[in-house]
Amino acid sequence: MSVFIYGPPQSTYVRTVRMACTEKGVPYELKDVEFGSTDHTSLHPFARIPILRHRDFILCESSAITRYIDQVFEGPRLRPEDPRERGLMNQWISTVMDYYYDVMIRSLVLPRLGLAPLDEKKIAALRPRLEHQLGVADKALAENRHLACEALTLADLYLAPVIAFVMKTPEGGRAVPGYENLVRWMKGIMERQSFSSSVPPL
Ligand SMILES: N[C@@H](CCC(=O)N[C@@H](CS)C(=O)NCC(=O)O)C(=O)O
Repeated sequence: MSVFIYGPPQSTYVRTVRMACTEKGVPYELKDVEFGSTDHTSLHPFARIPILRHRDFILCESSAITRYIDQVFEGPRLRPEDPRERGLMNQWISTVMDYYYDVMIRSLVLPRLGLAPLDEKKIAALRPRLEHQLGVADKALAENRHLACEALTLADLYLAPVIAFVMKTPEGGRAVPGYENLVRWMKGIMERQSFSSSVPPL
């Protein structure tokens, strides 16, 4: 095995990296790290996950890791060549990391899963932002089969693990079915081996 991914399977960022490997046909081993340990900070100076080890090369930050995997390994391209499609892919990755993750994972999923303090008023107040974000993704998916273009790109591998978790919350379970393009896209993603082989234990 030449590829190791460090981090717990529950992390959406770890799942994105795992999905990228599977889409490329790259076997990997998932390894856990003790958060904040010297083993961890020797791999990632800011004690985050995921971390990639490919032979003697260590790489941190999912956006660097997924692009590296796409560039280094054979297999279907996960970054479009067309500059506009590439731009949209990068826009989506940034959007998911900076906006969707905050509303959907940090503010909704973690409290609902008991991994952060739960405040029902705060969860209820999230609704307009949650619906707005679902609507923006739905609109993009009305224009193309995938987020950035017809083909699957890294952008899809960032959003899908987030939506999969959101669908497990009462709020997401109620809201998501109202967005038909998002539902069609998610159904397609869920049929992929990269998704089914990376389902996190809850
Ligand atoms: N920008 C980083 C974000 C990674 C990140 O935030 N990972 C979370 C887990 S999903 C983490 O390491 N959290 C630990 C902490 O915040 O201390 C990336 O893309 O890899």
